[in-house]
Amino acid sequence: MATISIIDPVSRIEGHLKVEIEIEGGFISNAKICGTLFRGFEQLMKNRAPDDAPIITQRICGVCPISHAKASVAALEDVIGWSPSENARLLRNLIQGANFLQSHILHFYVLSAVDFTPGPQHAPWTPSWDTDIRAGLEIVMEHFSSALNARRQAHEMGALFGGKMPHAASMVPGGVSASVTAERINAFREYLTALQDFVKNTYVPDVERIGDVYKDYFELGAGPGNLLSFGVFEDESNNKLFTAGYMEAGDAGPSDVFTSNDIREYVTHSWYQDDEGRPPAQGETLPQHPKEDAYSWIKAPRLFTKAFEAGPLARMKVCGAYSGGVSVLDRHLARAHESAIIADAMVGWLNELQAGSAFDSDYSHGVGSGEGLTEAPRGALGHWVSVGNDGKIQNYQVITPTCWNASPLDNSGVPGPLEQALIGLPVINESQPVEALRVIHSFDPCLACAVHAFRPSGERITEVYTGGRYAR
Ligand code: NFE
Repeated sequence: MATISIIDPVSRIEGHLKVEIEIEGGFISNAKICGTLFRGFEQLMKNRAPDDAPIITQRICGVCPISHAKASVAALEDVIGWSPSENARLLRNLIQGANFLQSHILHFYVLSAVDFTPGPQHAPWTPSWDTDIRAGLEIVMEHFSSALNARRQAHEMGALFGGKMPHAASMVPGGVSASVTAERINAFREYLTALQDFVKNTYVPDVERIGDVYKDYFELGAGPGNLLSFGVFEDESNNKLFTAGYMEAGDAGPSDVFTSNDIREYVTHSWYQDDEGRPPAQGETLPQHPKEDAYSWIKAPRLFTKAFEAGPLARMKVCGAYSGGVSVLDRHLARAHESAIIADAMVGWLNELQAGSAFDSDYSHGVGSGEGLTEAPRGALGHWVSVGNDGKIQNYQVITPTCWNASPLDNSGVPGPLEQALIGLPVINESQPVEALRVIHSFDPCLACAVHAFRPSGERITEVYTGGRYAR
């Protein structure tokens, strides 16, 4: 007989996530991922001035706001076919790079490492689960406070040109409104040097240490094996450090032949109206709760009707910088190695940056549609906008990485990548399914991003499990 285990809320993630797993004979036989909060930023955007878009959409999330700003300004600039100046391109890369670094360091040390090592034996790390915690990794938690310091440095570094962090004030359509001075470039360089050192000499070795002790996790939590990247960090020819492309499980190499028209968002099992899969530019976000067979506020985006994993591993595999497989530990390792690549590339962008302005006052908004595709720390991120003749936003759609990863069943009944990664997973102790947490955390889910407005009445919209079995 199957035991049903509900982890609600899943802790050490951003946002509100409930995971329901069925365990049969020591293995997970079914998994349902539920985004438990309706937000609806898309409706907030309607009838607003285009300039509001990067400011408001950054509030989707405090962990990856820079990528929302980047996608938003790119979508608005795309309406008129605008390309940013060299200095604006470099500054956007540098601010976004700083954001990736803080996010990855946060994810590993604060959100994930205690899945594998005993945390300090006091609050907030206790009480904790003790199933399958292996010895020999104490050094990883010894780096916890230096990791917090490194993350702070990454935020301070980004704020030098972002104006403030986490929600940068300077990422605007037409460029970056920061003034670039030699003093700021030097201060940025000092932070970057310290972060390069932390990433290469502490973060990467710590992930490798976990890989040595938990080798079996290179075989667990694969999911569909389909990987998608929208590409990010443009050079002067608009080539990207992490290229855009996708790979299906078993493909020898990536393909870059896709457009956002090949994407459909299904809501068959999500609490939204509309039963046909729409491409994002024509997407709608009309809540319907309750709804039969629905169990999540996350929609189910699919590329070529298939479920795709997004994230650092997808980016690194699609651009050929990572040759390992698809698993829990491959996700952590790819994220760490990617951090080193980004930090090194940032040195180059900083060297090219010129003191002066990065904003072009010739920029003005157009009328029509645009899309902004980039990568957030957690993977492929798209914003789609249409601006009407009255100069206001008519429609706005966002698909975040966690929508790809934590999506529910689609219209064909195919589970989302994280659901697929959980199904088949062995579980030693049903009352402490730590294996499931390790798989979930390896995707670094962010539910705030995935469910993009809050329900102002504060009324309860889902049943919350109150049986006392919370994940630590
Ligand atoms: Ni809220 Fe985000 C990233 C975006 S995840 S953290 O990275 O977009 O869906």
